[in-house]
Amino acid sequence: MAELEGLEFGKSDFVLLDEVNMEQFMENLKLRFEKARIYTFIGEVVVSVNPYKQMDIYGKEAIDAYRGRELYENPPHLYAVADAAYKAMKRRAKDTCIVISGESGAGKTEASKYIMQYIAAITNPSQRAEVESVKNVLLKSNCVLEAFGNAKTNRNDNSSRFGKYMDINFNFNGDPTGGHINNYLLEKVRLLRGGSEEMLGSLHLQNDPVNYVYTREGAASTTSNNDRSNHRAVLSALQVIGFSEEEIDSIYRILGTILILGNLQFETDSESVQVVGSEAVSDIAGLTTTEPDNVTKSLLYRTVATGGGEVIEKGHTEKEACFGRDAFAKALYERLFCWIVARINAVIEVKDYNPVLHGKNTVIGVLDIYGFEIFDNNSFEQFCINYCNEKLQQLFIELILRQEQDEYQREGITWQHIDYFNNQIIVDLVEQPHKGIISVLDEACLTVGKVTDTICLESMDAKLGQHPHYTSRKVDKTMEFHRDFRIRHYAGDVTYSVEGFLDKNKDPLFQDFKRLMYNSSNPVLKEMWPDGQLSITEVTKRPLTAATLFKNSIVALVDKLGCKEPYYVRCIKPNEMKSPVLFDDARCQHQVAYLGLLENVRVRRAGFAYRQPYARFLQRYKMTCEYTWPNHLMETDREAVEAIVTQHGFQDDVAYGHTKLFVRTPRSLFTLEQERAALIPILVLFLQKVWRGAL
Ligand code: AD9
Ligand code: MG
Repeated sequence: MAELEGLEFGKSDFVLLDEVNMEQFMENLKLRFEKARIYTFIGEVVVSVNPYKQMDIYGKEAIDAYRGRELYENPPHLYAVADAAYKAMKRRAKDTCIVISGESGAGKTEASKYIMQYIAAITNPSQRAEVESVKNVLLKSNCVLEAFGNAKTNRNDNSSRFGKYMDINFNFNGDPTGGHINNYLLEKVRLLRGGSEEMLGSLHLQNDPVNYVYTREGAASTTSNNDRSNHRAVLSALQVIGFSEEEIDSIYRILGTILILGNLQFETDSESVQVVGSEAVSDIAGLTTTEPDNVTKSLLYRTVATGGGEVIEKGHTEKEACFGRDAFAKALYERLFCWIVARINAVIEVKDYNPVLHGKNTVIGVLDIYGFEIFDNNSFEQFCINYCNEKLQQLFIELILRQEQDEYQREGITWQHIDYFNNQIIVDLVEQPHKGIISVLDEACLTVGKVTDTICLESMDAKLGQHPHYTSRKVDKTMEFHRDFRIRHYAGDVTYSVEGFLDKNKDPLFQDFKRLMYNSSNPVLKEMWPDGQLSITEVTKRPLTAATLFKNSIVALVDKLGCKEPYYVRCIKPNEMKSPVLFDDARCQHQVAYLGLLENVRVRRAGFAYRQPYARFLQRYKMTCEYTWPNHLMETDREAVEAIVTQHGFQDDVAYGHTKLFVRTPRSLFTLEQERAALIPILVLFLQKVWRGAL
């Protein structure tokens, strides 16, 4: 119930819709977008539509308006959720989390930055130096992670190619004391192509990214004039965080190595494969402080252990050498990224915290993670991302329902069961041990001998063919049979092309590269490749696959979120053109559907759509009832609220909790709200007259 907004801006909470259906939902969403009202509540959830233009709603004035206020006192805003999460954490010593979801380009990362800025702005009023420095590092870490983890894609110029979860720790004063970052599934493929050239430009390499195969594609389509200043900002952020000169130098050297690898070519002469030219190899050796001979060897041969335990060197074919080179470049980038995250974590980790001395240490977690993805061609990456979204949806259902249930119990109100689609069945389809898709994939990856993607699909069919959310098919694509499978996700059907699944699930990097890096004389590089010390016979026979590693990290994430009080921001992308004026109905409707927003409204309304502490309800509506205006003479606020409810005739629509009034249908509240709106001008007139002494 936004005080500052009139009805011409649509309904500020979807719970207030006359009827919950797609049509009304979309109408309200569109109206609000057109009126530059980009945020709308569903109860405590904020729905956000990317405005694609700078909005004047994040300044100091706005921060002051939201600080310490209740959710419904101001128009819907990210700050309202941030403040609710912060209040719960500070007043009730609860760990909270803010989950931001939505598809690529919907505005998740921007939202997470505004939330962080808000938290930074409202904490540490006494400006204590050590807290300021923690805040500074937390904010600066964003800049560094974006420089390395974001890339231009055709859907978003600054797309995060990794999922990020950041915990911010607070002391009993409610001031930040540190934090921790978890990163999930860096999408290496697109990153290398997108390239963050502001980082790369300053290397002792050619300055134009067009000269490098890995950055060429991104460079041609990126017209940023800010590369220099961005680069300076990243460098300064690295320094503020505490990266040493040596570490920063190593980062550049690794980036340089990646670029040179991208340009490195192979040729086959008289049966044997060679690297074209000698310069690339010596450059790589120079940048990584390794021996040129060893570099050449790793590029052209792999060490394998035969069945009899014998160790032999096997020459690559040209195709294998190219594959190895690209896998090496991707792994270098991924390890660099993970190392940077670990390095930042070491700086922001809460040290010397003594709970006896400092009180309970509480946490606000902020999750900025890729939303559900449906492309024309969906591969392993989309499979992982969509599985992650199934898990988060599962948590959403459980937590939202659990939260409702807890509140009803606390307030002594009878709980009513709500029907909803439980997507556990899809989660099981993917992750169940021995039967699920991941398990079939892993089995295929670990089987000795040639298992193709198609054979793997056949064994998936055998195990899952009967599953109601799984189908597979054989398509005739340009005379070639092409196999794919389809999962009926909670958000819609997605067809995955099985091609490349197995390769992407395996660790594709030859041990020889790992050893090469481990043997570098550069300590930073060595630190990134501890597994390089293993000899080929020691390398574990059953390494964890990419899908299993991802599953484990998501299970851990869900556990982490599950024990916190959740707040949600659901982001919607209004159009594909990055336009501030275009509201593409079909695209938006699709997102509303798969974010499950209608269900969300239904769940919220099926119980009690609205609840408010008695005192607050009274303060807002006392003018609508003769027994309570200007002040009531009853013994308790609850009795006064009963008087208002009875006078308006909706006593059957409410329940009285210990401290709050619960209203089942929003219409009742809506009537009150309208009456109040009609009374305000009369009241203002009245007060003006009193003021002027006319009465
Ligand atoms: V991805 O999954 O990382 O590819 P996000 O993170 O959802 O995606 P992002 O926050 O990067 O999207 O937003 C994309 C672009 O939309 C930004 O670069 C801004 O230009 C624009 N945007 C998003 N939110 C806002 C906003 N609140 N105000 C102004 C915005 N512009
Ligand atoms: Mg992002």
